[in-house]
Amino acid sequence: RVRVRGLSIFRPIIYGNTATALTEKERQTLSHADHTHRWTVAVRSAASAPNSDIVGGADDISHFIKRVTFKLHDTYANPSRNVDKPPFEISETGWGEFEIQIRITFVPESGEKAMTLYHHLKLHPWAAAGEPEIPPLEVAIKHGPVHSWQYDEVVFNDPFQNFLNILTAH
Ligand code: SLL
Repeated sequence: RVRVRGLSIFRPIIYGNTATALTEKERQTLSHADHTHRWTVAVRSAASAPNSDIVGGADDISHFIKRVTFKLHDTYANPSRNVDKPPFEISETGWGEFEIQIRITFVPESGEKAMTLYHHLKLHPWAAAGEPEIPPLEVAIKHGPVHSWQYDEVVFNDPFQNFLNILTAH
């Protein structure tokens, strides 16, 4: 196992969530009558796919990410959710915002330790001065989906030669 000393290589990622308010009708079909939103938390590539305007397309992070563990709030059944292949995401319904721990495990060839990120699940749009922090259902539905994403870069220092080959082949 040979390291390429002095080299740093990074891969851009985004992590975060989208959330949509459930209509009264949708709420009636759920087993949890108190749930107000459907949301998806994800880790994606921040590099656009070639010839595409879409960020996070394809499975262009699975060659270096082996597993993403999303640790949800304890009010959820089985709060620790493992995702072993793309898309690295979890969709749920719920009523409240909370901090999600996102643990990224890299492929064994990398020799890297896991990396932990934190994301505050955002369900409600930013309120203007004088507006309620949690808008009424009709207002939330009219507003449309809420997006909350953060950019980060995964940095590999002195990478193993074979891992570097894997990274640069993609
Ligand atoms: C709060 N600190 O009090 C937060 C906790 C918990 C959110 C929010 C679903 C739970 C379930 C859910 O939305 N939990 O019924 O499975 O606002």
